[in-house]
Amino acid sequence: MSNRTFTMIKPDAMKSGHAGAILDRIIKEGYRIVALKMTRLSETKAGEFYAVHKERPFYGELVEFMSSGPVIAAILEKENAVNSFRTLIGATDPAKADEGTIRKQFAASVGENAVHGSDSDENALIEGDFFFSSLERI
Ligand code: DAT
Ligand code: MG
Repeated sequence: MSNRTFTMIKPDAMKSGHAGAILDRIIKEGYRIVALKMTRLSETKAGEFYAVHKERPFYGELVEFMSSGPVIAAILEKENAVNSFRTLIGATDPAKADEGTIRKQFAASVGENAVHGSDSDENALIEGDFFFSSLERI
């Protein structure tokens, strides 16, 4: 089991001014920030990042949303990072997310749900490499 995961603070949370509160929560939950940057995805890059969902009916909306404004991308370190972070962010649909989760607190809808969290160790590596070079990991 790897101790790293990858996250993004999505454009909705950036726009609503919740990026600071979300980072604060992540740090207070004991994650070490290995890498962090603010950037903006082009439609092409957003489409590449979510290529696994290409055939889903929401893919177009998802790509449009994820390229609609800046995001903060980060690699996080903690024991059992992928699973613990998925628990911290909560269900994809904030209406189904547990109390105390980041999505419950900050997400408005299933499409615009405030944060991303990798779903496996393998994808955490792929997603971290998508945004960060080795020199950008501390
Ligand atoms: P998660 O982000 O919890 O890993 P996912 O990988 O199934 O969820 O989907 C990726 C993103 O796609 C999700 O964060 C928001 C969007 N999405 C998923 N299901 C959706 C739906 N039914 N309608 C609209 N957007 C959806
Ligand atoms: Mg996913």
